[in-house]
Amino acid sequence: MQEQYRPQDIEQKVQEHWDNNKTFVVSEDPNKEKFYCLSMFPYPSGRLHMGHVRNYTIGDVISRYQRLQGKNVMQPIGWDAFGLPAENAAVKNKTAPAPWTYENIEYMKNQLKLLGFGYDWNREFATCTPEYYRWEQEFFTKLYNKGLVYKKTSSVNWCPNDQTVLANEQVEDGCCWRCDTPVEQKEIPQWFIKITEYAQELLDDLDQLEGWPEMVKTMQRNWIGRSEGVELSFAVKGHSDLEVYTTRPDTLMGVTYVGIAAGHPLAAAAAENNPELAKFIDECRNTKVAEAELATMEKKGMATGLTAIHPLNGREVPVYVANFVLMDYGTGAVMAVPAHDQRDFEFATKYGLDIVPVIKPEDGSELDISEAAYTEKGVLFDSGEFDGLGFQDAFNAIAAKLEAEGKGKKTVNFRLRDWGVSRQRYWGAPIPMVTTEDGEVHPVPADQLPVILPEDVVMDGVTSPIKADKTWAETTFEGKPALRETDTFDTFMESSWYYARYCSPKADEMLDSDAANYWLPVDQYIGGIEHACMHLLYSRFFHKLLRDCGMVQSDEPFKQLLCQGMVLADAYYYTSDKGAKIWVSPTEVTVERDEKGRITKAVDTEGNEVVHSGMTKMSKSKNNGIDPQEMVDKYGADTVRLFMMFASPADMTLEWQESGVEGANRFLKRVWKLVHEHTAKGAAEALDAAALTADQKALRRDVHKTIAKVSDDVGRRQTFNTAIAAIMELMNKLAKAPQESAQDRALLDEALKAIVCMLYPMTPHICFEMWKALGESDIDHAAWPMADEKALVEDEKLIIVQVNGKLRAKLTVAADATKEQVEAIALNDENVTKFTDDKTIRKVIFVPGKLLNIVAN
Ligand code: ANZ
Repeated sequence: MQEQYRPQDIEQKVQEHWDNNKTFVVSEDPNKEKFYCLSMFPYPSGRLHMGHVRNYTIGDVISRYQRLQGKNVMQPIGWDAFGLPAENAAVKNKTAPAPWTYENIEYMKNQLKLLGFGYDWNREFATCTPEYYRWEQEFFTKLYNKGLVYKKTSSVNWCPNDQTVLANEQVEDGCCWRCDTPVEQKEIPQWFIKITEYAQELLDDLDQLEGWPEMVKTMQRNWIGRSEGVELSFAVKGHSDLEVYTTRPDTLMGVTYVGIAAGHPLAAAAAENNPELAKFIDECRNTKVAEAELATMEKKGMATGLTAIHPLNGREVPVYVANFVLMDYGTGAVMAVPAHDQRDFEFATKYGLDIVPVIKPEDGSELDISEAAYTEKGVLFDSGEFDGLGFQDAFNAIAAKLEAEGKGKKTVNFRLRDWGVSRQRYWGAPIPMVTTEDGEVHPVPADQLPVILPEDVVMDGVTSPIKADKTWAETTFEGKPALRETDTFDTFMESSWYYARYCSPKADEMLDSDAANYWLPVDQYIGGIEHACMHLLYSRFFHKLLRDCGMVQSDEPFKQLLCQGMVLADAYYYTSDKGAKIWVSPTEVTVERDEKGRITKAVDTEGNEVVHSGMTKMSKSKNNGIDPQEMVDKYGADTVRLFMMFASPADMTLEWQESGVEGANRFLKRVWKLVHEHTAKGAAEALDAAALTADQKALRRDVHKTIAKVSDDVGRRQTFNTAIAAIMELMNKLAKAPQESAQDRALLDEALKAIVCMLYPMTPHICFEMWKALGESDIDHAAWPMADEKALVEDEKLIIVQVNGKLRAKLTVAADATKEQVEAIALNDENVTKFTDDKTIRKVIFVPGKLLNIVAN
C-alpha cells in the first residue's frame, strides 16, 4: 500500500479487476436469496449529469450493501434510446439519430465505468435496437388480438405552416418552435391501449406497495382519479336524450342550464344552421385546455338554442356549448348548478343565467352565494321530497329515484384516459399495423416482425423520414397490397417493460419466464419523482398485462421505490448592457463569505462582480451545472460518490458545494493514512476480547455500536448520510486511540476492517485497496460486519453524583451496582464529602445507571 492516497493510481486498476473478473455478472441461483436493484436507465443525451450520478450512486450503494449481505444481486443498466432529442440533434449536426445515439451510448458507458458502478454489463441493451423493440411490437399485436388496443381519432398539435405534427415540447407559447406559427389542434387517427380497463386494479394495488413513498402513491391516486357519481339523462326537444355525469346528484334541483363540450355531437347538430355557433365551436377546438387550467381559464360559451328538460321537475333549461366542458371526461356534458359549482357560477354570472341555491350549510349558518358558489356538502332545501337530507342520503335517494324512473344510474368514473401511444415522429419503434386497400386494419403477423426502422436516413427537420419516403410503407398482407402504419410508439412503451427484459436480455422471446420469475419483482427501484405518474403507472400497467399473458407471476413490478432529490448548485449572473441576465458558471466564480458562511461578494474570472441568485436546480438555463467528469478527474470517483451520499438524505435535495467535496476527499485521505500506518507495522495479533482494559472495552463498544447503527441506517432506514457521519465519528476516536500494546493494535485492526467494509458500498475502489492491505481478499464478496452483542453490553456505567442538585462527581461503577453500593462509593469521594460532612443526609435518590442525588442539610 502506497503512503499517499492517489485515486488515479487505484480506481482504474480496480475497475479493470471488476471487468476482467466479471464480478457483477450474475445468473439465477435458486439456492441464494436474490436482490434485484434497478436505477432508472438513462436517456443517452451525450454526457452524464449530476442527477444521473446521484441516482446511480444510490443504486450502487444499495446493490453493494446487499451483495455483502450474501445475496445474489442483479444490477443491470441500459439505454432509453428512442426519443425526440436525437432527432433535433441529428438535424442540427447533419447526421442521423441512430449514429448520434450510439456514439452517446459509447461515451456515457465509459463515464459510468469511471464512476465504478457495479453493473452486469452482459445485460446491457439499447431500446432502439430491433432485438429489443421487436418484442414490444409483438406484444402490441397480442394486446390488439385481446381487444386491449384500438384506433380512435384524437387531437394533435398541428403546425399549418410546416404541415407537421408537433410534440408538446415543440409548442412554445401556443406557437410552433420552428416558425412561430400559431399551433392548431388537428384530429387524426391514433392508437390507444386500454389502461382504463385496469384503472381499478391500478388504484387498489397501490395499497400493496408498502415500500413506496406516500407522496408517489397519492400522486398516482389523483392521476387515476376515481370518482363515484350518477349518470342521468335530460330529454332534449327534437334530439335524442343528453347524458350528463355528476358527482353531486344532491344538487339536481339547482340545475339551471346544461353545458356541453364543443366536440359533443349535439353541438355539431345545433351548429348545422347556426354559422356563429359553428365558428365558436371551431375556436374552442383550436385551444387545447389542460385539465388543470379548467378552474382558472376564462369561461366562454354560446347558447345552442336547444332546450333540455329536467328529469325530475320537468323544468326547461337552456343548453350551452361551454369551453370548460371536456369531451373526453364522463359524457362530455354537465348539468350546471351555478349556486354550488364555481365554474358554473362564473359562467352563469357572465351570461345572465339563473342561480338557484338548494344546499345550505350543515351548521345552520347563513348561505351566502353573493360572491361565489357554495361548494361544500350540506343539507338540501327547495328540493321537494329530498329536503332536509344530507349529502350521502340525498345522493342515494336521488340516484334511486332516477334509476326507478329509468333516467339514470350510479357510475364510477376515472380521470385516467386510455394511453395514446401513437407518435408522428421518426425516432421510435414502428407501430406494427398495416391497412389493406379495403381499409381493413391488421396487426403485422409475428413471423414478419420486427418492423424495422431504417437507421440510414436524412432528416429534413420537418417530416419523419419514414413518412417522407413513400415506398417505406408499401407492403403486403396475406398477398394483398397494404400500407404500413408510419407512426411510431410513444417512448414510454420501451421504458414500461425494460426492467423485465433485463432478466433475460438475450432471450429469443419477450421474456424467459423462469428468469423473470426468479428476479421479479424488482426489490429496489431508484429514480426521480418526475416519473411518479406516467412512467411508474405505465410500468405497473405493463406488468399486469405481462401477468395476464402468463409471462410473470407477480402483480407489481417494483417492491420498494426510492425517489432521489434534485441536485442544486449556486447560480450567479450579471446583467448585460441590454438588461439580460447572463449566467456565469459557479466554477468561474470566486466568493467571499461572512463568519456564518453567507456569500458577501462574488466575482467572475475577470474580476467583475456577479449576483448570487441562490441555490437552484442544476440546469443549462442557469449555467450552474457541474460536470461530473471534471469532478471525477479532480478528486476521484470515490470522493464524488462519498460526497453525494453524505451531503444530504437520498430523498432530499442535495446542495453541491465544492468545499463539501474537498471535505469528503480529506476524510478518505485520513482513513487511508490510518490504514497505511497500521499495516506498515505488520500484521496485528488476534483480539482477545476478554483481556481488554476498560478503555479498550469502551472503544470496542463504540466500534460495535457504530456497526449496529450503520447496518440499520444503510439496510433499513436508507439514511446513508447518517451512516457515513457515524463512521466519521468513529474514525476520529480511532485516530486518537493508543496503538501501543498488541491488544490496542488488534482492536484497531478489527475496527478498520469494519470501517473499510462499511464504506465499501459508497467508496468501493479505495476500500478494495485498503481491504487487501489489511490482509483480506476479495471485498466484493466479503461479509458485512456483525455487531457483537457482547461487546455492546456495558459492564461499567458513568454515574453523575449530585449534592442538593449540584454536580459534585462522576463515578465509574459496575453497570449492575445497587443504590447502596453506589452511595457507599460516593460517600468515599472527597469531592462529595466536602459538601456532606457537616450536614445530615436527608434523602438519597438513585436513577440506576445514571444518577445519584444526595439531599443534605
Ligand atoms: C353537477 C355539479 C354540481 C357538479 C356541483 C359539481 C358540483 P370529478 O369529481 O372530477 O369526477 N363534469 C362532469 N363531466 C365533465 C366534463 N366532461 N368536463 C368538465 N366537467 C365535467 O368531477 C365531476 C364533476 O365535474 C361533475 O359533477 C360535473 O359537475 C363536472 F355542485 O355536476 B358536477
